[in-house]
Amino acid sequence: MADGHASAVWTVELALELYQLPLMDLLYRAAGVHRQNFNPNQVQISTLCSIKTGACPEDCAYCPQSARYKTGLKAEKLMPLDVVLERAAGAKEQGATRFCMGAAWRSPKEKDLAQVEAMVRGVKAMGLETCCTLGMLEPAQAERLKAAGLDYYNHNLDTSPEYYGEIIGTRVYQDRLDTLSAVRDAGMKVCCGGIVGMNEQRRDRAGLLVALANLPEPPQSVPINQLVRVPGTPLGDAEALDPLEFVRTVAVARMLMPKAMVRLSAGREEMSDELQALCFMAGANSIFYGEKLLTTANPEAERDRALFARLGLEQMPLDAATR
Ligand code: SAM
Ligand code: DTB
Ligand code: SF4
Repeated sequence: MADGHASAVWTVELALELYQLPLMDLLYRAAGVHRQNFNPNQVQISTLCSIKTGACPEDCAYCPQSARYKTGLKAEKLMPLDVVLERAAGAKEQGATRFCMGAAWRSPKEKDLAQVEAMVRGVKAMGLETCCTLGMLEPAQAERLKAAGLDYYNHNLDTSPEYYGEIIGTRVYQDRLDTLSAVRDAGMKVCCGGIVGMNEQRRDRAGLLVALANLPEPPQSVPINQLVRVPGTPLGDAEALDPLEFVRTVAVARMLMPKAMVRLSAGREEMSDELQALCFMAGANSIFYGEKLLTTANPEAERDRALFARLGLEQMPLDAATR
């Protein structure tokens, strides 16, 4: 493989050895890997838009959008094209370089896909990078999205293969891997990560990162989500994860996938500036920007501007973020 590390085979034992390093050693090593591959003072920013909200038939135990749980979320139909383009223009004005459209589907139906293709074409024409997360895709659907101008497809492994069955019953791990193959084969970039803080063990966190790093190609973008505990979901009262364990997870992700964009995704609303600074030190170099993720809160844009100023971070230019 072109970048050398892509053919590396990681094991859970090796990842666990990294996890248990003294924190200062782990941070130092992860920060070194980060610096060899990126400007450590640059962070890429993406904005999320929920183009279809709630009423999802799947049973993901973490998700406020599943129709099975009473979370008080108001379901909404597919957003009209002009509203999506308005949101994208607003995101661009605020400085985002990538616009991510998310839909609460198991997989897109034919008439939905045609509408999403139009959205992708429109957003792309505005000079933004495009990303979608629409659930499972067949190879032909992936090819259509690519032809419409889709740069990235987000589809998470979510957790380790062993723990997956505790979290989701309506799809299996192999379904996820098949969708990722379809996306890769269509020539799109893969955005694939997972969630921590779902009462899993450290071994599962390591197992998730190893599964990601050992994909036929490591994902170009790896979102690390901290569970947003939404009342009404089965994980609404999950035990809080030690914040330093989150930092360790970011550091191990950086070491296993040196060239990936590691995204500090859900959960930033609950994190202090100091904790986020440690995550950037550990190798995170991408965030979601804007006051909402899909349905839950994200820090206000103003707080993030202040955070960047406080840490001397700058926005990653588009060319550095797309290599
Ligand atoms: N329905 C599609 C799917 O599942 O692939 C796309 C949207 S789904 C909301 C995208 C991702 O959001 C999930 O894979 C999961 O990793 C993340 N997510 C959902 N609810 C979350 C929560 N409460 N906390 C953290 N991440 C969450
Ligand atoms: C990802 O890994 N995290 C984002 C994005 N991909 C689509 C979504 C986070 C969702 C958090 C819960 C919510 O706001 O509904
Ligand atoms: Fe549906 Fe996606 Fe939520 Fe699972 S994560 S319930 S598939 S919206």
